Amino acid sequence: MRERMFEMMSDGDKRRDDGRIERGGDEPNIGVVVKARPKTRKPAMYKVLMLNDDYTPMEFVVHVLERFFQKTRDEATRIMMHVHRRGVGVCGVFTYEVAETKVTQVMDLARQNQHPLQCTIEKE
Ligand code: TYC
Repeated sequence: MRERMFEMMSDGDKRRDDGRIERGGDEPNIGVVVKARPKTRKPAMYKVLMLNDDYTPMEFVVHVLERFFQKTRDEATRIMMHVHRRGVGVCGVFTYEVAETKVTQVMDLARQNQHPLQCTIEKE
């Protein structure tokens, strides 16, 4: 997007040949003050994916989805069964740092409980 700047001219001011404004007279430069609107970007979003394996108990996966992804028992069960049948499923979508934190939390708890559960991040 292009940026443009508008400079206000008042009585007594002169436009020079090079385009610049020469301030003159004793007129104050009165105008409407427009608040600057700095450009913002929506943050990139990342999916946290859960992978199926043959050993992690279903109940543990449901617990993880409730604890770290704020899912209800029904939602958690549905996601867990989706992963169990299809191999992979989305736990949630977050900014990079939050997604990273979720993956770390899931993997740490899985390791502590000696389950091979795997979780990864994918850019949306
Ligand atoms: N497939 C596992 C079982 O039969 C259950 C499971 C579901 C494991 C989802 C991981 O992400 C997973 N016990």
